[in-house]
Amino acid sequence: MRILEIKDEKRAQRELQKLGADPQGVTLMAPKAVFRAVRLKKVRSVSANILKQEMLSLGGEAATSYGAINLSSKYTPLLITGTLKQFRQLIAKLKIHQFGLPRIAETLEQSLKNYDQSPPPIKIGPRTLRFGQRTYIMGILNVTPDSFSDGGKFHKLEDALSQAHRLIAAGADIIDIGGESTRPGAKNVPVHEELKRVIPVISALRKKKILISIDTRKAAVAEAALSAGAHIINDISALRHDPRMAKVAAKYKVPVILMHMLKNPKTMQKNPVYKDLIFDIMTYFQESLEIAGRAGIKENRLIIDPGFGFGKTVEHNLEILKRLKEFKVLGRPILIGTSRKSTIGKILSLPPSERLMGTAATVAIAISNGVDIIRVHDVAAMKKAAKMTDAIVRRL
Ligand code: 7PM
Repeated sequence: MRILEIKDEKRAQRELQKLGADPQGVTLMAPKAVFRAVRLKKVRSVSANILKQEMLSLGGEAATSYGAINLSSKYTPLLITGTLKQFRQLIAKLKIHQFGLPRIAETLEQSLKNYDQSPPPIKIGPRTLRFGQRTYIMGILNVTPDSFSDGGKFHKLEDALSQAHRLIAAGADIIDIGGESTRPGAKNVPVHEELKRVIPVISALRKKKILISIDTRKAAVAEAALSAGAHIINDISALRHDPRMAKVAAKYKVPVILMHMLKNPKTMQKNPVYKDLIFDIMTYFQESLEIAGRAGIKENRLIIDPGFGFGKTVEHNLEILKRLKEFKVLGRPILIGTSRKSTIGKILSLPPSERLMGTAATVAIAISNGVDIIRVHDVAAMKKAAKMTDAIVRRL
């Protein structure tokens, strides 16, 4: 005998076909071969109890807190477990209930769908990023005098451009240009200084086929960069640092990378604490998605990034990589930047210049766990790591 790992319905269908089940049987049995465990953060106890009864009657389960059973607490978290078939039946039943259950049904339905699908493509200028087909590579171009791994080598325009051309030649899909160091504890860079660093580089690269993202928290810098030819905003504050940022993104109709960070670059590494790491980050994303929506940014232009290293301990960063797939329920493309970061340095006891293999391991795991875009310094090396991992992971 063998034990199979059946992670989704497509895989289940193929296993059933291989064994010679009739086509109708395949359709009927595949949803019974896939198991899901769904966590809801906070549900009214009355609703939770009804949901539990319904799921029990379908042969599944829904665990609540003890206080929800005797209604001593008004709200409870929920862990619903069952097969896709049971979830589908549960959703159908909840839709005709009251007590907020139809809304829970909608969320369940959308989340389960998002988890099993690739996010919709994003059109950026002349290009379309089709997610799921392969991993896209964002090459880092620091134009700060104090960037930790390039030691400010690329401060001058010529150096920056030759580095950009190396990234392009190595196969980068996007070049991320940043003139504001976000090193923990770094000083704020004035707008005019940030502009002086990034605009000449963007102007020089705009004729190239490459996509350009502007790594900034400032609306004025983003707007100047977009006018100069940048295609994407990479905002490590997820539209929270500068209240005008969302408006600029809406005006230029560009994709925005929403990165999670605890507090700000000055304070983020001082004893970061989470109630529930993944839930806290997801709630943060949800709030930023709402800020974006209110400003008129189309939902399908938003990319999420858990912010590896931004207000996280080594343990937090490892947990994010291991559980990255959980962010898929939001239905947005996922980007991650682990390149040469201190978590790798701490585990391997190595300086930034020797973190290439450690970075490659994080890239492989991130791809295996559903990432769409990786942000890296070493494009040529990580392109190979990504291509190899894609060949293993992105197949039927
Ligand atoms: C000092 C400390 C210098 C940290 C540079 C860094 C990310 C990012 C950065 C990321 C997105 C680095 C970071 N990291 N943008 N910008 N995601 N979206 O190591 O993880 O490059 S700066």
